[in-house]
Parts: sequence; C-alpha cells; structure tokens
Amino acid sequence: MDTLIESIYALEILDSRGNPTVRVYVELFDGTRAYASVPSGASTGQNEALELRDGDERYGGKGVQKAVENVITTIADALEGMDATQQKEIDYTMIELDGTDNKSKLGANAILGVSMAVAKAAAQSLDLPLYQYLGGTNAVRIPVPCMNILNGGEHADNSVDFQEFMLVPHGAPSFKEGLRYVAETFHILKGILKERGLATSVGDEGGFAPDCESNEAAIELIIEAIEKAGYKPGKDLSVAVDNAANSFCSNLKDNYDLVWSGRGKMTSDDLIALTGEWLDKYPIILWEDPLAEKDWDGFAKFTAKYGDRIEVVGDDIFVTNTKYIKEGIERKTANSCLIKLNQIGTVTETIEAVRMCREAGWRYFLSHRSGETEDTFLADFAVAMDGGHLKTGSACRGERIAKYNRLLEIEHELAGRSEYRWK
Ligand code: 2PG
Ligand code: MG
Repeated sequence: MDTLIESIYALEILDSRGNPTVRVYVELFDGTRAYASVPSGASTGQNEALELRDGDERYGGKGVQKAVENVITTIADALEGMDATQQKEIDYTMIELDGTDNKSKLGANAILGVSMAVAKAAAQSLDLPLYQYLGGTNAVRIPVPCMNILNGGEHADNSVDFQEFMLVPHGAPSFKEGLRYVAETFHILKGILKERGLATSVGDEGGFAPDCESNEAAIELIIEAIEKAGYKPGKDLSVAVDNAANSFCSNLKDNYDLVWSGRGKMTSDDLIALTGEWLDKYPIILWEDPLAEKDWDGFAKFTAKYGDRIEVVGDDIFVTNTKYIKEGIERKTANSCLIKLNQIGTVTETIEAVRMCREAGWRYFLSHRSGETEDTFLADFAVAMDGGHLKTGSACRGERIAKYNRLLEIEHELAGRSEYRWK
C-alpha cells in the first residue's frame, strides 16, 4: 500500500526561545515526505507528559538528543511498515512501546513529533488538507483568534501577575476580519504604551510586557486600546485572561502570592472575589487557570459562581488528559478545557480529550505553547476539531503569525463554506 511508512527520521532543532526541540520526518512508500516540530511550555502543569531533555552540559541541559535517538531507533523500528492512515494504531503502538504513564521513557516530545508527522504524511498522500483529513468534510469552522497582546507572569519580566491578556474578536463576521480587529488593536496598544513612556518590548508569545502600576492598569490599557481602535468593548471585542495561577502559588494549592505586582498574599477566596470585581467592571468572557492546579475546590467554587457568565478554562489542572478532564466534569471544576497536543503527547489522545469535552457539553480551547516553532499543525488541528476558538499568541513573532496565516489560507480555501462564530 502507498501509505505505508518507509522511514522515520528526527533532528534536534531550536524553538522560539532558542531551546532545542524535536523535528520528525516521515517518508511513505509512495514518496510522500512530511515533517512536524514539537512545541514546549514554560508554565507547565505537574502532570503533563514528560518532555525528555538530556540534562548534560549542552544547552544548559535542555538538549533533546536522547529523544531524537528514541525516534530514530526504537520508534522507527516499531512503526516502519505500518500504515500512516491508521493514526490510532500508530499512536497506541508508541504508547505501549513507552509503557509509562507520562511518556517518560521515550519522551512525549519524541512521540508527539512522530504522531504529528504521520498525520501530515497521511493527509498529503491522500491529497487532502490536514484539517479535512483529521476533521472530515464538515470541518469548516475557523476559530476565533484569542490574541494574547499583554504578557505577564512567567512569560515576561514585568510587574503584571497574570500571564496572558487576550483580545477576543467574537463580534467579527469572519476570521479574516477578526484577525484584523485584533491586529489593529495590537498596534494601537503599542502607540498608547509609547505615549506613556512604557516599554513596547514583547514577551514569549509576542504580547507587550510593560511595567504597569497594577494588574487592573494592564486591563484598562487594553480596554482603552479597543476603544481607540474604533471597536466596542464587549460587542466587537472582549477580553480573556489566563492567570496561570500555578506561577504565583507557592504550594500549588491555596497560598497565592502576587509577587510581580507586589500586591502580596491572597487566599483562594480572595482571588475568586477579585475576579468577581473584574467581571463586573470589564468585558471578560473567558478566564483560564484562575486558580492553581491543586486547588480543585477553589476551581469548583469559581465555576459555581461565574460559570454561567464566562467560560472557565482548566489548563494546568487537566493537562489535556482524559483522566483529569473526567474528574473535572464529575466535580464541576470548570466548564472548558485547554487543549495542548504536547501536554498529552499524541494526536489520538488529544482528539479523545476534545471528544470527552464535547460529550459533556464543555467548551474546549485549542492552544499553542509559549515555546513554539513555525509549524502550523495547530491551525489545521483547530479547524479539524471544530474548536470555535484558539490562542496562538500575538500579532508579532513569526512562529505565532505562521498559524494565523495558515488559518487565513484555510478560510480562503473554503471560499464561502467557512463558518465563524463564538458559540
Ligand atoms: C498557557 C501556555 C500557552 P505555556 O499557560 O496557557 O499560552 O503557556 O506554554 O508556557 O504553558
Ligand atoms: Mg494556561
């Protein structure tokens, strides 16, 4: 058969932070050649699948030569000769080969690279765009781009505690227009920052990282930018926040310390109350990781209080793993799950996570990592999953723009058949 895998190869390349990551090449017997590159997070959940790093003197221990070796030897030996269109079989073969709960033997970076490259090769061989290969002929919904325009926390060296402030162009008629709304607002924000003598340097995901007087001042700058760009806050554009609360929680449970702004210590209840004040004042429609990953009770309280007003997204708490998502559904911990391919480590398991959310009536929010490459797999994947919204950084930095440009291309290709809506 033409779609049988002839060879699998891997390289150590660099990600957007200049750290090593894995790129995998897959070649089929029909001559199809595809490759995929693996992203990497900074604010990671404790239960994420393990990114195998060499831990030696190269790159401060961050080399991935062992993971590359695992692809070239163990994984290639097992998969060569298998059918690339059998994604599930291929992914489960690697899961068994690894044999650990968190893919620590072969490395989730090795396994995911192969999983993504296999999907790309199969799609290419069948002459289908990747989004259609993975999502079927009805995969026509282009996600609302939640653009991260102001960075704080672990993604920037400034005085803002919350990691990401995103613009959500839910009032736009199409992806193309939505992208324009957020990119225009990004430039207006830059002008405002300049005027005030604030830094216009950017964080890891391309959002600005100014020193603000407070977290509130950060969000007020964004609202001002939306208005100055000629849009109506809450109607054309709303705001989404990712606290990434693990990063300011010393015991990962309920001892919060807003260190960057100097606001100081807070309990889980204080943070929940603070969010309530913001929700009353600002047009916020989504809040990710409002609390730390071990604060399941806090998450449930937060969801009970605000879940009917906003999308409550669990990232570090669920790590795209059906084991934790299932528990979250049962305990009403959130009403949405962030979806990151490398948190779980295969395309198949990521699809299973999406399916579980969908069946429970949850939303799911497709996401990049703060360390990315120019790979555009995520753009196709978001359309394939009918996700409705995705976050893939700001209106600058090539590794972020590559995904937005791919989505423009998909919308164009679907000519008149594409859909764009928040819900
Ligand atoms: C997050 C992500 C992506 P990181 O917390 O949602 O924005 O950051 O990749 O560093 O985990
Ligand atoms: Mg997050």
